[in-house]
Amino acid sequence: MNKALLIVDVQNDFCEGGSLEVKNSLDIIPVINKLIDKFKQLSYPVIATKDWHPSNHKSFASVSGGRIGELGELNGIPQIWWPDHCIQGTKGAELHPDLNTVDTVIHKGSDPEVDSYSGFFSASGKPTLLEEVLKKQKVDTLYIVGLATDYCVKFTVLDALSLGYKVIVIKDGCQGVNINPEDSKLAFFKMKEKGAEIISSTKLEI
Ligand code: VGL
Ligand code: ZN
Repeated sequence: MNKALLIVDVQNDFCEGGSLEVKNSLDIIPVINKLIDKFKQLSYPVIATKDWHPSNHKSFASVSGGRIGELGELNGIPQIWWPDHCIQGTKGAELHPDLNTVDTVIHKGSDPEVDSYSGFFSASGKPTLLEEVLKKQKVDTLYIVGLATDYCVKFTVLDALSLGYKVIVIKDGCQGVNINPEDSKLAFFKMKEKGAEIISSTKLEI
């Protein structure tokens, strides 16, 4: 069996200067780049997810008429309204230019009717290509980093655990949105409670 590095949504719109910027997000890039180099050296797959919304995505406050950061409902599912972000084909949707090259990119969030924080499934349960890619490469252990700790990283980790993967979250390779100041702390707590190992990159042994 095999290990893989999974990098969640390190896209321009989530980095400093982006439309949904995560504070201190650029700090994680050198940490992730070291991991990319290490995994590649060992011939382990390096996979990145991309939030990949059409411009009429209904999680956008501008489309649904909600207020940014407030909780509403989208097709019967609780939904936070976001600024327009990661629109397909735009600069904001590209992986950050300082990020080293990855092997595979998985797109999510393309259906305008439903959000998809997790790299595995949309909020309505429709799978992305991620599990198929991991199965093909016989991956059973995922090392997960990226943006944002309290949304896409958290939901990706929880789905990975439900699917039976061993999950190690590298905490200095993650950064959170923190609409509420404790959100990232709570997210790490929840991921750990569900079975993820949370480590610092300096403690990584692969
Ligand atoms: C994300 C909010 C909306 C994320 C994506 O990547 O964490 N957050 N879409
Ligand atoms: Zn999004």
